[in-house]
Amino acid sequence: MGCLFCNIVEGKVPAKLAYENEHVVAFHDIRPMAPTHVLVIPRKHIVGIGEATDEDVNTLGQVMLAGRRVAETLKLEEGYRLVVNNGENAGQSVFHLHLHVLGGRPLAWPPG
Ligand code: DGP
Repeated sequence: MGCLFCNIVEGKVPAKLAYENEHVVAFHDIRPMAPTHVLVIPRKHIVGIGEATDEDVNTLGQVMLAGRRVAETLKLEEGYRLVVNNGENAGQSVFHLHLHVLGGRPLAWPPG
């Protein structure tokens, strides 16, 4: 079976793509928590932000900038949130680093 998100990167599991480049793939979340809910993932398998190293600095920057690009492309002019869950208590359920891009409605703070 392997990693679900690696399988999406490799096109073995279908996903509705929002953006991709040589570093990242972005696709719509299967269980959206907001009218727009996209996940940006590095093509490289990194378990989570807790496992990223100095070698991943460029990749992590690419993920953040792709998040902004997705938000602009999907016209989240009213505002959006970029979220990385790390570990069980934070609700991380897929252990391939991913950035949530959430928008399209007012987002409460603090999050649950
Ligand atoms: P997190 O809870 O932070 O690990 O977020 C994982 C997200 O991944 C969650 O919002 C649901 C989404 N997800 C899980 N499986 C799939 C899938 O097969 N396809 C897509 N598009 N999203 C998925």
